[in-house]
Amino acid sequence: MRSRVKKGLLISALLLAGLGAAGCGREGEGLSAAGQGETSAAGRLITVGFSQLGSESDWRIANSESFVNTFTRENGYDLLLENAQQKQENQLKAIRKFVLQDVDYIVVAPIVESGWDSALQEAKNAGIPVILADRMVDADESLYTCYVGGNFVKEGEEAGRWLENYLKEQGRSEETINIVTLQGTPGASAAIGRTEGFANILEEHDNWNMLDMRNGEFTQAKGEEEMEDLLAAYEDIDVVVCQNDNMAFGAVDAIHAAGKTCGPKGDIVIISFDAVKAAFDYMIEGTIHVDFECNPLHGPRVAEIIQELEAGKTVDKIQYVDETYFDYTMDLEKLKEGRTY
Ligand code: GYE
Repeated sequence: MRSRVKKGLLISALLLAGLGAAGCGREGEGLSAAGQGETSAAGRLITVGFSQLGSESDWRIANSESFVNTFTRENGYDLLLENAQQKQENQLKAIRKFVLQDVDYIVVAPIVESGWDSALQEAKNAGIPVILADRMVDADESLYTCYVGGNFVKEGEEAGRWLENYLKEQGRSEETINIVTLQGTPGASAAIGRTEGFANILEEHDNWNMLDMRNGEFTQAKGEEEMEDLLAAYEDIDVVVCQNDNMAFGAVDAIHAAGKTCGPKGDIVIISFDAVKAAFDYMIEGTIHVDFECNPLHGPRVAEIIQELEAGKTVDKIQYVDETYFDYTMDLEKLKEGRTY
């Protein structure tokens, strides 16, 4: 099994461990020169409690690093980062801890959509704005200030449209097309939205069969395991929709181990989401067809929102990030060069 995520995980573990040890100083230390940091009106560091959901993928590592690199003391912030290790319970504890610590802002990347009401209500009662970054919650919108992240339904729909065009170009529009999906964490807005979006296009095609959908937990190992099972269960799979890159990497390994081929240089069509740098290598070698971008660099976006709130402005409630896609027909070497994650 190729595990390109490991190096990133290691860096991230070191980074997060170091950050934990750096502790919770608040009173303005670390601001080197006037004008360099963006402090609150009172001139002190702005304290931001960030509840990150875990470290399951390349995307997530890049997302955590974006926060760590943005919310520095030099930039005027004191970042309290709690990694929930894929457990909502830990995220709820983190939010409550941030409320007790009386942070200035709480940022949450919610692992699943439901179950947030009382923790968010506590933050609201304490007068602490909550910014949802990356994933959405299923809660009253008065309980959070805003959401910044991907439009997952749109990503899923675009993936469906891409498949429709691809099959047309291949002269396969009338063929029976057997599809399987490796889904992300059950209940996560990224998984729900991508599933719904793709289903919207699938509905328009009587000849597309969704044979099965499996939970690959957004990880490479689980993606590989579920793909192995799917290959054993179904003889004729035409398309695999992988709801993130790490599951796609696992699926490619499982397909090869089963003696089958995939990507534009093989048989099975592989559709993925995220478009992390490692995925460009798969597209270049010809084992993944297409990747729908989901940008993880939310640190600067959240900082901008915080600065607007500090200035007393109101911010847009839903802030979707502009996203594109990359496929095997493009100049992938060139597109890969500009990517930092
Ligand atoms: O696709 C996946 C990560 O919520 C958009 O979570 C995010 C998803 C992303 O683990 O790689």
